[in-house]
Amino acid sequence: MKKQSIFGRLSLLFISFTIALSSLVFHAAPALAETHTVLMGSKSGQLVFEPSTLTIKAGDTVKWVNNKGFPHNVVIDGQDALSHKKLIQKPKESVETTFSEAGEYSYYCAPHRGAGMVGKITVQ
Ligand SMILES: [Cu+2]
Repeated sequence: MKKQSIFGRLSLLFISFTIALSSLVFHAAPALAETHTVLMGSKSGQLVFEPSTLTIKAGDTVKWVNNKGFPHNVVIDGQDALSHKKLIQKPKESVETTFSEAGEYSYYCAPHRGAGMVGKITVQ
């Protein structure tokens, strides 16, 4: 009986220690990067990005999903490496860009720029 009780106390101590340690690890972990979805072509079929403006944090990813009125593409002003100039043809096909630097990024869809298919991403 006594042995069991010592063992019980030891395991309780071990559990407390594990919980303390894991909460320490949890708090030390940086905020997780998020992925934000933007539809290319609104649900009602308009030639717009939805949402057309977005505020994200540095390190976050924007995922553009082909919705309606395609083909579309994503050309970010002055940012060739972050752009997706190839036309996206298939329904639900998507492209992604991770924004690691803060700033304002204006972008447009080349075939629909004249129709006002433009967007802006603010990276904080
Ligand atoms: Cu378009």
